[in-house]
Amino acid sequence: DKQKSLLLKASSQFPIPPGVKFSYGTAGFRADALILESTVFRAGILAAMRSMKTRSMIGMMITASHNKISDNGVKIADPSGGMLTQQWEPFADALANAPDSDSLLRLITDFSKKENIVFDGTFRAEILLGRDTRPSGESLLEAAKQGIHSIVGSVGIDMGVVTTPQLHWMVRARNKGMKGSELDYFEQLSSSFRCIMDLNPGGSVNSVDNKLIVDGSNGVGGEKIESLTKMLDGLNIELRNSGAGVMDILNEGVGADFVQKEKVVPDGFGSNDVGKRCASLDGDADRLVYFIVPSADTNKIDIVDGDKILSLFALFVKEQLSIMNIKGSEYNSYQPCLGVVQTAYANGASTHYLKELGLAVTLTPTGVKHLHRKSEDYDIGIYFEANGHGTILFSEKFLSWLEDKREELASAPEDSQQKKAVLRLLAVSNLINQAVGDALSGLLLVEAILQYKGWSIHDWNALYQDLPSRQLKVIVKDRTAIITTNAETEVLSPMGIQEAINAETAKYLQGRSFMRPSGTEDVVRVYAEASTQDAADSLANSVAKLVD
Ligand code: NG1
Ligand code: ZN
Repeated sequence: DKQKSLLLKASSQFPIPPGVKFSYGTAGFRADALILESTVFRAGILAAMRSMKTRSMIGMMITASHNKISDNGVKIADPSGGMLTQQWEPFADALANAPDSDSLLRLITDFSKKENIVFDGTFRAEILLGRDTRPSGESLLEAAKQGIHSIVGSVGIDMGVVTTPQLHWMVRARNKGMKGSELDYFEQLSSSFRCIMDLNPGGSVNSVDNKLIVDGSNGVGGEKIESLTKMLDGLNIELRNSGAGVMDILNEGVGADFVQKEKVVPDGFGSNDVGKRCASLDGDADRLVYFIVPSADTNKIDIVDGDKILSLFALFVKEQLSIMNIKGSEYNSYQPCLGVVQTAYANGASTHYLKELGLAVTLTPTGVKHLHRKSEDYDIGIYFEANGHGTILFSEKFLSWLEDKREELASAPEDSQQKKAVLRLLAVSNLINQAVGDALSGLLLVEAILQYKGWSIHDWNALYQDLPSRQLKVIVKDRTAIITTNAETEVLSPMGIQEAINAETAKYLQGRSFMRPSGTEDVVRVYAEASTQDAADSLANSVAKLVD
């Protein structure tokens, strides 16, 4: 029939490269851009089918985030704006690796039967498309469109060059029946930022230096932050590594991943920036870290990472809850539950700090989909990976409770602290991206909270002191031989390894160490922390020797 011939014809234009195996890992499909056309085409088919199944709009983002410029990738966003459901990942893998058009067609037919997807063209499947600034993005986007159009009745809507979180936000907004253009995104962020700033103790007058220097990683985030800055006052952003210069190469010697891993000054920064407040985005602007250049004599930086952003957010939210005095008799019927979610890579000092604050801290395996899902268990769930990906999730129940409070307090005096706390939390829920971690909205919230507290980046950094840590990669024949448990903090198999790790770790003051197979590279990662850098290095080295 029409659908079959359409699919066969289109897919014959996109043969798969020989000898490559694609896998929809923690970050979607990612590879050298030159071999990705068939994968992106097939991901377009998958997105259209997902839209038909969920009767909702689906997102498709073409990006390889912090990877080098010659790589690219594709990720699917589900109707909520979150990551594609894990249940469809095996189908995504099978589609990407089908050797020819006939086997592709068979896979699609079988899966659609199982999922009750009927190709009669009566449902208009809509896929929102976005890409980062990679030059390969344009032709890959074309391949995505071809894949979408090979399913009868499906349309792709091209949003152009956007950040990953912008695309996820747009999908979420549109599926909620709200306006979801880029301008709507900027308006929501800037108005909620202004709202928090206006509620600050000093009013909109800045109590601390409002100058922030942003490293745009030579990617899409730079351009977007400039558009956003035009709609803001109360914040003075100087953008570097915008990607506009001829020598500017995406993610090369710049950006959140580089800064957090290497802990050295990124390109475009130097001795003139000593002591200033600096921030780095990654290539698709879903990660954010801050840093300080401590002195002109070294290229080392003090990193203010995702754990510290999480700690700042948690401190702020907890403070607002206690201003609202929800433990008091008045609100006894409902006690909102605030929880924080980290991975084993979170610095031990941050976990200790958060627990001392009296917060529930949970660890999940690496990968934001795990953190995100766990955060949904709370009324307010805050999650961050140390590398700077994270956000705050608010439950519907909590938000409607807050709305009720707002109404109750409508006639309270302007300076009612309770009223201000309610308004602040409502503004935070509008500012902070509910779909995925977002460097732009995260940055605005950090800035608003620093102003609220009257803190410099040094005050913030002093919340706790990071334990020295070391991460190593070990190249192995088969990384899947290592099986972990307990949020990847313990090795189950091969037998004996965990006992050996324990024995090594016990030799060090404040020692902690684990190993796990990477989900994105063919390596085993080893992490260690201890009371001194030498000790952390030496612990990491001896644990790395246990691999194999
Ligand atoms: P793997 O390769 O599984 O360690 C890395 C990062 C994750 C996450 C994913 C997806 C570390 C230690 N791991 O995963 O946090 O960002 O890439 O991009 O940073
Ligand atoms: Zn990214």
